[in-house]
Amino acid sequence: LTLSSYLRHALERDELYLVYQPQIRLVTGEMVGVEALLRWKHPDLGVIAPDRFIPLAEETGLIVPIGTWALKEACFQAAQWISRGLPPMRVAVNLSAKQFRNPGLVATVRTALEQSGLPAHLLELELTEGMLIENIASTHETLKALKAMGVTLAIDDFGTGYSSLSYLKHFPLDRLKIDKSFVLEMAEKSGDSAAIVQAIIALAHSLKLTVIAEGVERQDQVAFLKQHCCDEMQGFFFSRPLKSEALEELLQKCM
Ligand code: G
Ligand code: G
Ligand code: MN
Ligand code: NA
Repeated sequence: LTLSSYLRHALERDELYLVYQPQIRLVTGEMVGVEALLRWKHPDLGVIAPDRFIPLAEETGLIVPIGTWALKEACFQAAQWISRGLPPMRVAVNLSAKQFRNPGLVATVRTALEQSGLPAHLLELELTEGMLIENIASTHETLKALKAMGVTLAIDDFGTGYSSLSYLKHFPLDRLKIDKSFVLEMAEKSGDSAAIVQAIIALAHSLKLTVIAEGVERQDQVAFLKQHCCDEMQGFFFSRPLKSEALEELLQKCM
């Protein structure tokens, strides 16, 4: 049997789950959001990394039902934390290109919000640069419809794409996520990555976008990001992605 035939049954067999990685506001140190990340635990194969199964899900089209499940699950989880009296957290969900191009996307997002009761401003959708430049006109329509609902929009892996920067001005975006490759290399001798991180922060702020650094693992990176007025950070330095129960415990400590 192939991995894709296993993946076909993963949803119905309840083998998929989400883990949540905290996002921290740099000036206050408070947790302001989480990124929801998919995991697949197969009974025989064990935990299969998303790097292996997301591309497969894309190829087979399974990403659409799987992505819909992830979106709903994240919204229900975030709404449940609120109903338990925990501080409201923004929850960010990754969208893949096929999901973004799916004509049902806007309705899927609306349904997830309505059924879960999660306030729209607490849902963030993460897109990548490549997705945005594919068909500018329809992209604009989709982004406008999502924004009209009240969700926020972030560009993931920013700096690794090959798009022109002009789209940043025209699309209704809220946040740039600096790709972790730049953040990880920031302290290295060449200094190129540090310059890129600084430039992305300045670019974001000049366009009135907020900016979050991914892949923050060390104190020196935190110091650099603070010094250059980065708004938020995410990475192993603060926390690995956590199962919902562990994240809830962390939230309780934050109160
Ligand atoms: O922890 P990490 O290994 O989770 O993620 C690896 C890759 O998988 C990242 O590029 C991430 O964006 C992607 N990914 C994680 N969860 C999802 C998801 O729910 N949907 C999509 N489309 N991609 C995801
Ligand atoms: O592509 P996307 O940004 O959605 O993927 C996030 C990925 O980054 C996940 O695989 C997540 O596990 C990983 N990640 C999160 N924090 C860190 C970190 O501090 N260092 C590294 N190397 N990876 C991280
Ligand atoms: Mn992401
Ligand atoms: Na990323």
